[in-house]
Amino acid sequence: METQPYEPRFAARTQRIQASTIREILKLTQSPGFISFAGGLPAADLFPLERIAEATQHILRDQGAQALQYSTTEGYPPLRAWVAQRLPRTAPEQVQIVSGSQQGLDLIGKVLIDPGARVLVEAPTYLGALSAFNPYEPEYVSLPIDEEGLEPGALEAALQAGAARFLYVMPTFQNPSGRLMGLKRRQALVELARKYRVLIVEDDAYAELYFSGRPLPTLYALDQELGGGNVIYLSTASKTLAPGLRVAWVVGPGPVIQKITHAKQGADLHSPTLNQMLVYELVKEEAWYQGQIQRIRTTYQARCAWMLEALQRHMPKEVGWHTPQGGMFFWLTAPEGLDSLELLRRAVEEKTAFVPGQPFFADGSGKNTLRLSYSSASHEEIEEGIKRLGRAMKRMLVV
Ligand code: N5F
Repeated sequence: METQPYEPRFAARTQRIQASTIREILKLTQSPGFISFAGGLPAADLFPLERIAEATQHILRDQGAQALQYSTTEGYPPLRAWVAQRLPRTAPEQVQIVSGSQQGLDLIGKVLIDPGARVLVEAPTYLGALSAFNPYEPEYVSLPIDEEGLEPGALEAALQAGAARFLYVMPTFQNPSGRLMGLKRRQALVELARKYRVLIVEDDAYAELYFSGRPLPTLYALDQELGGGNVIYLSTASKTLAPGLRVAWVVGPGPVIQKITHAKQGADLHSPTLNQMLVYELVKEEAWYQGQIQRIRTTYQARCAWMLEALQRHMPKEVGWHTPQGGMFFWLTAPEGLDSLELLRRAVEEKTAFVPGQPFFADGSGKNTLRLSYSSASHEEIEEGIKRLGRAMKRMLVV
């Protein structure tokens, strides 16, 4: 059969739509014996299966028609109220439930980015956010990070150089670098947002996953203390309950949320009602929910420590890394000149995988970096997988 020339029929914006590196690697890693540190997959052994089964039965029995009918775009009211009540001075009307924070990022792009508009991102930043924003054709400005994440001086310089639609930032256990921003920087960022009248999009997917210590206030909370209106806040049930539910939330100034709601009407009408009701059933039992989060923290902390040991044992001395205090990722920096895409090819031969760092950089840098996720692997898998990666790495460094 003759193949049709479809390429000329695609919209120009599709030139900026590419397959997600993470999703492509996930396809490779399904074979037996493969040990993958690629996807930031929450630990499936911690999904609260029984609770979810019970709650599903209960919802279908008592509110089945409501759970399976079309519902409002804004989201299930009790869940919106639960989100609002956990944030300072926030009304339920400021909460939009979305189908994963990934959808939240897409909708934010849709309502805030014009072609050529400047969008400030960390270097590196979450590659899924770049995928979400790309079709809206922003001009990215990449801001460097250090041990404590985004540096406010770099942000101010970028803001002085020109207006921007928003800054996209992950202050807590940044994906991919694992960095945790301190309180002073958080305050500085919020003050800069006010001074330069720029919106901050705060992606707080990993907020609950700290190993010890007290959580730091979010940028959203700090901005609320000063009167609010400058931060659009995203968080998700993916990392504490289960990502397959696709339930997350966007919170922000009323007019922005209203635009997002209208954009969502064109995207999927509303997020699955049954899943929203399920999430609410689970989180409303505060003691149980805290216990669930604590189990995740303890498990990830152990897995992180095993990965640290394995890295110390098996990585060549030229390789550096950041040891996270929470979240799911180690971020590795190899010597300049080592191409982590080529390393991935060799690692796959050794039946292990990671995500190469370059797709996390809007400016195409970071070739010698890579991300490892420890959330889903056992002690043995971490030890064996890092040993394989170390072998692949040493082979590359010798040549
Ligand atoms: O709320 P949800 O499940 O849509 O999570 C999307 C998301 C939003 N923001 C940040 C900072 C995230 O890290 C994520 C999820 N990222 C994972 C990762 O590996 O970086 C999941 C991707 C898994 C996949 O593509 O299958």
